[in-house]
Amino acid sequence: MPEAPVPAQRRPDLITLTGVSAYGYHGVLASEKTDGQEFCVDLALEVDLSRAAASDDLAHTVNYAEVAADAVALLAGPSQDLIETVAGQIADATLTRPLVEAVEVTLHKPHAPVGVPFGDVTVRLRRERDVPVVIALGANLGADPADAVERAAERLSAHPGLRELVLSPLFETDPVGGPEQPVYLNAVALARTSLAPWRLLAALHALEADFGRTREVRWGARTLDLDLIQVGVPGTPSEAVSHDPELTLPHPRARERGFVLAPWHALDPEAALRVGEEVVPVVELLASVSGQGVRPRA
Ligand code: A4P
Ligand code: MG
Repeated sequence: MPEAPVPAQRRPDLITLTGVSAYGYHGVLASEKTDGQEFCVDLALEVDLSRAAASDDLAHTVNYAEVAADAVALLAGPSQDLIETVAGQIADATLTRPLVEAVEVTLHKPHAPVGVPFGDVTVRLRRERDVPVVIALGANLGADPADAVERAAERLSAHPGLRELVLSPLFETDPVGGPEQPVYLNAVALARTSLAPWRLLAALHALEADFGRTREVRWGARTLDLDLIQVGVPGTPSEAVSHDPELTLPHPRARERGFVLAPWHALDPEAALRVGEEVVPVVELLASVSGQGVRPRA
């Protein structure tokens, strides 16, 4: 039997920025720390450019002028002994931009004290985005909604952009909003991801579709609902905050939904969620939403 063709690996979209330079004071020798020298950096940012290419909207991509300004601030900033350290700092700063999934940094030190004639010395490192994510799962249609939630969690766990996924206990919950409909089975999954929030949402929508999800009535019954609750650690640079109605982060209704808060708290008693300008423990939010009909699955 002929072998199935191996699908070509998707090459990531890239934004490259080369030759960003600044005068800095990095090096092991005392003279390097006092006299300084020129440093230069090349950056390759892995960013899904499909939305920006279709919309022509700067908000849908990474502003390379801001990335360059961050790099210059670190090149010209506090002295480090090693260019490896500076390259790592530039990578970390670049990855705080939620659309950047990976970055390669090449840092040049063409006037390094090498002691022999030479052209250039560089260090090159690549870092991937790696942030925690909270996903809510719910189902109240189909032959076995609890099974759908568990199978969906398995599929998420197998997704190449998600690691270390853990699923909360399942909760049986009375419907909130929408028309009259059956009780829900809800759970929350915690994982780490290398994906930008938009690509994660697209992956969730694709999985919902695989489970036969249709969208006729808002808050209506569904075979599977997957919501992105929070991306990154709230109150730190890794946190993704978005006011876009197509992807609002953190999820705007999570704070008032027992069907999200109870499983989340059961899985992570230390969990916290941004509410406006504050980061509030989930246990406190949960206390304020009692009486919604949320019980551990029998
Ligand atoms: N969207 C914006 N931000 C996000 C986000 N952070 N995560 C957009 C996911 N989607 C987000 O979602 C509607 C639109 O929200 C999408 O186009 C997406 O781009 P949807 O899944 O098509 O529709 P939905 O789920 O009916 O709407 P919504 O507003 O997400 O509903 P909620 O607030 O999640 O409530 N009762 C119980 N007991 N258990 C439940 O699970 N779920 C809902 C849905 C209502 N009542 C429930 C339950
Ligand atoms: Mg939804």
